[in-house]
Amino acid sequence: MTALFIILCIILVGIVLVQIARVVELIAQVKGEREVMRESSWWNAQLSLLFLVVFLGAVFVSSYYYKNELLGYGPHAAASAHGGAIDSMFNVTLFFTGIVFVITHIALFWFAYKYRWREDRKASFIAHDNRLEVIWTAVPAVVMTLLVVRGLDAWDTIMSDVKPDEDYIEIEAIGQQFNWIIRYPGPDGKLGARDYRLTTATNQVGQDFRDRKNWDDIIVGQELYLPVNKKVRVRIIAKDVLHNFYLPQFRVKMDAVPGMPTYFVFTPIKTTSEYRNELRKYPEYHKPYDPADPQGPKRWEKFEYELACAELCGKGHYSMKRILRVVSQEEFDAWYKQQESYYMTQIRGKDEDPNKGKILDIDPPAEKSQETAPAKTETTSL
Ligand SMILES: [Cu+2]
Repeated sequence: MTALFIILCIILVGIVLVQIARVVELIAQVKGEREVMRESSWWNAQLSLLFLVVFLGAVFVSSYYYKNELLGYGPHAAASAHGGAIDSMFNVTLFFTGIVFVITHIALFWFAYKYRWREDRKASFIAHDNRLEVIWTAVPAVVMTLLVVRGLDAWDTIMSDVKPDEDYIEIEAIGQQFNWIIRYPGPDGKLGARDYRLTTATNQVGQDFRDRKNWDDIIVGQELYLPVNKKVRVRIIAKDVLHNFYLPQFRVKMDAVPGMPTYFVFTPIKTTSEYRNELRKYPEYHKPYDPADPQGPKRWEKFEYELACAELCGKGHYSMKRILRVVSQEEFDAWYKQQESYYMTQIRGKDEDPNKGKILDIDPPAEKSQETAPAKTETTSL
């Protein structure tokens, strides 16, 4: 029934259009072709001007309305040391392209108005104008050069790797369908060796447990922590398809490519609670976090930094979301101390353990009592 109704509507619209065309034809016969052309060209010219005003007005109003999202202001301010450089680059590019955008649109519709068809007017033909050619080549070339040079300079600074004597923490993010496996180096501060051929259901990262640097490595759960004002180097790896390590508030975004390790170095400069306090200034963050519970906590109180995958990697893509908490060094140390070594809790003493049956001496001494316990049972069982 609905289909029949739609078909009938389409046929009726068709008939109406044919009738309008015939009416226009008849008017043209009555008034004369010239008169019709004059009228329609006048209307088109007026509509061009109207469109120019409405369109540019809408562009300005919506840009102002979405300025925070567009330019990284207000509740979208960057929370990393390099974030400001990226935002300012976007803003400078937007400034120049914005000028070109406004000028070209005014020219486009103003010319359509000014040079509309008139009986007494003849088109003039310009084949070539050296001065114009020079202007419209040189101006974009200079602006583009400035933008590119500035961009390369910022890219060099942002992507420069850590120096060996620098104080930083290195973690590893391994993307897979569909979650991030986040590995911390443990008390020794060094991530252990990996080999994809060692990957099994329990050894999901392919850690080589003959390498003692792996013995204290930690694989964290749903929440990961980072200390504020400390450089972080993230090794980024993919196990299956393309993923993308994305921390929007930190302006960190890097592809995770199977077979090609990448990295990103950044310094968080605002803790989660500092960022929440900033959000408190904005009315939209005073709405209830859960619309079903209007009396419950507000949006700013429940804000968390998010680690997402920014590459559409499959149907479970959305579930790669993780929570990142940026905390003070003391809070970080307390959290870090509570985390347990993946090797000692999941692998040690099992069939998969290449050191099964051997007594290991694991540094630092804090780990030693935990370590010798399973090792002893191994020796007794032999
Ligand atoms: Cu993904």
